[in-house]
Amino acid sequence: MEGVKTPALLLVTIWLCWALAPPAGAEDVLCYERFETGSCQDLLGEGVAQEDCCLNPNYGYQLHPEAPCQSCRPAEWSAWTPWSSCSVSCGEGMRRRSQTCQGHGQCQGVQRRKWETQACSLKDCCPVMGGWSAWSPWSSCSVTCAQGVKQRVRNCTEPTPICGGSCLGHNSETLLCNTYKICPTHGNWGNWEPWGPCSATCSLEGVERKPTQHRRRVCDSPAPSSIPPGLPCSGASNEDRTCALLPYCPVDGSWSNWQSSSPCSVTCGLGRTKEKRLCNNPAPQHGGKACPGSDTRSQFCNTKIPCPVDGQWSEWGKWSECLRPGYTGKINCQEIVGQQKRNRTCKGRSHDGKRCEGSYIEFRSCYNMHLCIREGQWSEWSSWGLCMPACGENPIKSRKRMCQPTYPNYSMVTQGVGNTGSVNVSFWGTPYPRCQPINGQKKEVVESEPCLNILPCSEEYELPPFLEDHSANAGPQPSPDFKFVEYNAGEA
Ligand SMILES: *[C@@H]1O[C@H](CO)[C@@H](O)[C@H](O)[C@H]1NC(C)=O
Ligand SMILES: *[C@@H]1O[C@H](CO)[C@@H](O)[C@H](O)[C@H]1NC(C)=O
Ligand SMILES: *[C@@H]1O[C@H](CO)[C@@H](O)[C@H](O)[C@H]1NC(C)=O
Ligand SMILES: CC(=O)N[C@H]1CO[C@H](CO)[C@@H](O)[C@@H]1O
Repeated sequence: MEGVKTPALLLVTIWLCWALAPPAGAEDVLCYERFETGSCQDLLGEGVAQEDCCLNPNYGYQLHPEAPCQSCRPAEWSAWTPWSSCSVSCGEGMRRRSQTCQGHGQCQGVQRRKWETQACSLKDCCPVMGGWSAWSPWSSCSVTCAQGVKQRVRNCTEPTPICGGSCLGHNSETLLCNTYKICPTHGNWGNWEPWGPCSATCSLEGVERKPTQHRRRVCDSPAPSSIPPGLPCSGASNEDRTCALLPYCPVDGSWSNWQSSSPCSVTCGLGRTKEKRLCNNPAPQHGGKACPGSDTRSQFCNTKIPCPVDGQWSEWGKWSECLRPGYTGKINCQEIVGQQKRNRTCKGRSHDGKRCEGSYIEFRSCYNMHLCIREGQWSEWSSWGLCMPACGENPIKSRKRMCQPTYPNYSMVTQGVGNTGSVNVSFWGTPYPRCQPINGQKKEVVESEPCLNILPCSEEYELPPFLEDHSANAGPQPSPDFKFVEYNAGEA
């Protein structure tokens, strides 16, 4: 308040000094040629009598270089200055304005300045400082581990400030506090490791599950402390994803089942059929291999139907005895035509095979020569037989001639039995031929000679079995001398 009052007091003092100054014109002044808007321009000179300077009302002057510039016009009151600001910021104060007498000479009265003063108030009341309450107790430490802060507060209420006043100082105080406890370290994930390889290098077409790849991360940045226990990392430590953009896997071709492409070549028994298969199970794809092997094959086919077997005639049986039907006497050794038969059977026919063609029975006309005594003729020597024994000591070979009957000159074409017309007639039966004995032999003469230059039997010269069999069943029996053998001509 003192600061506000001081300039006013100074102004009053200045005004008093002006007011009490000696009358104008009695002193020298600094004279200016022009007075414009309150300032002096174009100094004419110093030490000019004021009366002289102001002979021109447009001039101005100064009493000394620091003095205000005065106009040389006839003196008159200026307009009022604006009101000063209120002298105090709260409660009642005052404000003031003034007029000054400007120009040469005197305004009404002797004063050079007139004042007006007014009461004023910027604010009805003035602020009064408040007072602090006592401090609250210290708060607990802000943390439960390591270092934190504690705080205490106070209220600006004792007393409460008035009219915008306040309390000096802070309403809170803070201090560091130490829990003397180590804080637990909570786990935090490390970075994901790079994605691993895909579970396959290609994906199967049409299969829903695509190959996947895997990655993981470790709760080690940092790992949770154990004392005191820290929280584990939350969230998954592993992650899978489908591998995108893999090429399709090559699919090798595989054969479908064989399908017969032609009917069985036969209607009974086993035959052949052509079979075909297609490389479509599946067909090769995405660069897969073609099916290996041929797409056609020849297979046997089984109709399961037995084939018909045609009948085959057996060998003819032996001719029956030559008899004359209805004739009671003997007909042998006479030119009496008899009859005999032989039969055969149709063998092996089955499954609707063909029957044998022709007759199963045959008849012929015959002359019965059985046991008839006939003239005989010696045959020529047979060829030499085998050396016997084949491997033993002193083998010999044999040949023979036989006494063969001569048949009578019966008519060989004649009437058959029962007037069946002209027939061919055969001789039948085993006669007794009579030859001139040779060396006492009547039936057969056998001649034997040692075999010469015989090599011993050894493995190297072993004969095939069928030759041995043949030699066992054929040829003359070894005999050191001539021997009588009964000759049977009936089957000739
Ligand atoms: C400060 O004022 C509040 C509200 O009236 C009160 O709850 C609290 O206890 C006071 N504090 C002190 C330290 O007086
Ligand atoms: C011929 O017929 C007789 C009597 O019926 C029979 O016993 C014999 O086996 C037959 N012979 C042949 C070769 O069929
Ligand atoms: C008798 O045999 C001859 C010669 O084998 C033959 O040509 C002829 O037809 C036969 N005659 C009869 C009636 O069988
Ligand atoms: C039919 C026939 O030619 N018979 C003759 C058979 O031979 C004897 C003599 O050996 C003749 O007397 C037959 O005439």
